[in-house]
Amino acid sequence: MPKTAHVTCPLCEATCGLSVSIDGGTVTDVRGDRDDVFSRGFICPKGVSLGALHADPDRLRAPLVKRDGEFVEVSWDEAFAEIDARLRPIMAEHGNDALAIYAGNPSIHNVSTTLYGPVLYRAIGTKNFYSASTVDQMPKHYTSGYLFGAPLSIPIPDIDNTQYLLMLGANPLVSNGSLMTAPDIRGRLKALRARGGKLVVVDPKRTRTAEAADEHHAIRPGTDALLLFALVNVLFDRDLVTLGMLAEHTAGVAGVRALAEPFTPEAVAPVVGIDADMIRRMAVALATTERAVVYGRVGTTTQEFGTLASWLVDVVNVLTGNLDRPGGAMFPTPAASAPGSSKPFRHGRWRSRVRGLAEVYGELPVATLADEIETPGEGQVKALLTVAGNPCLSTPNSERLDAALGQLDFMVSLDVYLNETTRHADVILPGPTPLERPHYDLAFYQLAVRNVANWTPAALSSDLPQEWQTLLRLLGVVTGQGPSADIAALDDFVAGEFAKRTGVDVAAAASRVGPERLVDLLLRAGPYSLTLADLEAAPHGVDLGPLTPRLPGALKTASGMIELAPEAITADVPRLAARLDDAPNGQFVLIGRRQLASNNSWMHNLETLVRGSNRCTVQVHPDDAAGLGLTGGALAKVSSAAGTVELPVEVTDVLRKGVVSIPHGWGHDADGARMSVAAAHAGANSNVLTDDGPLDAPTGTAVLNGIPVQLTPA
Ligand SMILES: Nc1nc2c(c(=O)[nH]1)N[C@H]1C(S)=C(S)[C@@H](COP(=O)(O)OP(=O)(O)OC[C@H]3O[C@@H](n4cnc5c(=O)[nH]c(N)nc54)[C@H](O)[C@@H]3O)O[C@H]1N2
Ligand SMILES: Nc1nc2c(c(=O)[nH]1)N[C@H]1C(S)=C(S)[C@@H](COP(=O)(O)OP(=O)(O)OC[C@H]3O[C@@H](n4cnc5c(=O)[nH]c(N)nc54)[C@H](O)[C@@H]3O)O[C@H]1N2
Ligand code: SF4
Ligand SMILES: [Mo]
Repeated sequence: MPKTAHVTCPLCEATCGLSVSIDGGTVTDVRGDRDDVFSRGFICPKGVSLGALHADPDRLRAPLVKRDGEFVEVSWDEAFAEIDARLRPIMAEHGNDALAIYAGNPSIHNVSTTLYGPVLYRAIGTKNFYSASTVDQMPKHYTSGYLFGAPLSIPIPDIDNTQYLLMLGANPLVSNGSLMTAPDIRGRLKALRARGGKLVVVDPKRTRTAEAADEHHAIRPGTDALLLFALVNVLFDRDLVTLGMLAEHTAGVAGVRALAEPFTPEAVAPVVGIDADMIRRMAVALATTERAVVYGRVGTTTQEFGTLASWLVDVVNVLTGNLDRPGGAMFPTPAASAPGSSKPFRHGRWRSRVRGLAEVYGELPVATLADEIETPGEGQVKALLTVAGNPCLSTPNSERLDAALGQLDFMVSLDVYLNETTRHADVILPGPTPLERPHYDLAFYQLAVRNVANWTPAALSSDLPQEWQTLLRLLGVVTGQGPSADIAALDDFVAGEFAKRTGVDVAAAASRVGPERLVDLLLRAGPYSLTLADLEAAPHGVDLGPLTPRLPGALKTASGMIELAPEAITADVPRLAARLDDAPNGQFVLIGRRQLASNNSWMHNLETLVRGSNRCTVQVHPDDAAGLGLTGGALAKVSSAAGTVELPVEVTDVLRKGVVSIPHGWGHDADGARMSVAAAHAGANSNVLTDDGPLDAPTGTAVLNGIPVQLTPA
């Protein structure tokens, strides 16, 4: 019997509702679900390809074990026997820190790995925990932690109600939004302009989002913190600071004022490449528009001053009275959230062994993972577990990391492909596809522009264990219970712990197991007292209304105040001040870009997504191309301090002069990978060029934008 399943797409942060037509286990159609309470029918090319992903013959359908250098398919029992036999001795001899973990981006888009991953990671208790966060949003966790007391208290632009949106380093018309869950961004931005609101985009490139904006300012890469500091300077200088309701809950305003003094519009203008009058106008507009908000994303977090830029976004929102008010930057009220720490945030609870880099939010910078593997001595990383991650393409100086993974004594990957990273594994444990697993977007409803909740039951059955079961089985191995631990008992234990932490009686969800039970418990503990049954009865989701003010209740700082100028952040200001003399010197710099039909590194094995315009090229401004002797379509050699790649040139005037752009996630030519379509569209890996040396100082987040490069015809 043909059926239609209503699923929440787990591929990106937009959480679109999709209608999936299924006939006899085959997906015959995927389209936007018009009745979805949040996305109202929106879909993108990746969502359309969920059926192709499910059907991909290269997708792994059985565990693989490497024997004499070749992967062979084995049973789950054999795979776990191998892990038990090889991992346990390493942990026994070298300690748990010798096992590093890398959790990738899809692990947060998957309810099994979101809920059960941390259970395993805590049991391992290694200092060497790494994730995609330190090539992404870690500065935002850090600044939220220090300003508001909790790393997940991230203010989200109230895009549906704002009248002025200043957007830096984000291209949501392509990325579909990040740290701003908002399906159909194009529609929402159109609505903003239709009600007389204004969109201002700051980006070195005239992106699709910039094209759709009222103003675009082509900033010089890496200088957003200077621009934002100048806005702060103007707010004080022109007496435009109006904290309003926030005044009695905010500490550190005088400190910010003093720090902003040197950053006048005139001082920063030659460095950022936006003129002083324009900077003043932006500040005045932010202060005088009734509902205004500043929003910064990947272009502001993965750069040299990621933390300062992220902080200053919040500072401007506070100083203009726009934090926690409709049309400003608001804290969502999710229906369910994983229990967090009750202690105020602090970082540096441990440091990395080789470079002494500080822990932030339980993890170390992935830019130093290769150091920890390569450098001998007490505490050296000998083994690695990857969970839905492809660091060999995603992290800086990836050729070095790729070589380092080859030196490990043992590696296990939970992954759906044999790819650039998992080819180094000794055992690969595959998980079901998005259509074969239940879904609840625990992470992204916490970052959504509207409060919504939507539960997705698995649309198709699977022969593969669910990933929560695989993670619990690994938990059994690392805790010495052997390769066949009692998963049901472990799950009962986990549920009991959740119940304790949330204060809900575990018996309430007694008829369920796995993530269904945990989500049910979290919903019951949540602010709307929903149950999973409520959501099961609403296949198109439950709309819980617009964002509402949450301060001071949401503040978890020790003082109970917004700490606007914490030392852990302001200590980095002198490093920025030193850049005031750093005018452009003719050096070309590389930035990244996202592509509508890509999903970081891992969806290039689907023909429908690698056709047409989804190509890995280096974009160069026409004047620069002429000066460098580069022609469109011909190959260029691009070199940096870290490495060299060759790829076709695309000449386009959308870039700021002196800036070139390469998308990340390509470079699918590794020996031993099993992704035939991707290999035929290999492209070049931009992270061969990014450097693992210079980092955002406070958080160790990688600098992926503003990389000095040289270009020559190849
Ligand atoms: N130069 C440059 N580099 C970047 C960026 C950039 O802008 N520029 N962006 C960075 C950002 S923001 C991010 S988030 C990272 C992403 O970095 P990663 O998370 O390391 O990489 P992904 O490409 O998301 O790869 C995810 C892996 O998960 C697997 N996978 C997919 N779905 C599942 C699943 O359901 N279960 C399991 N077990 N595995 C699954 C895929 O096969 C793939 O191996 O890249 C970063 N790297
Ligand atoms: N189609 C698609 N969607 C995705 C992804 C994908 O790979 N493909 N990845 C997902 C992930 S993991 C994430 S984190 C989000 C990211 O979501 P976004 O942050 O919206 O992603 P980008 O398109 O990379 O936008 C970053 C922008 O920053 C600009 N930029 C670069 N350097 C600077 C700078 O120094 N200053 C300023 N102001 N701008 C700069 C770039 O030109 C680019 O336009 O997207 C998610 N959605
Ligand atoms: S925008 Fe994101 S959530 Fe929506 S269909 Fe595309 S990939 Fe899925
Ligand atoms: Mo990301």
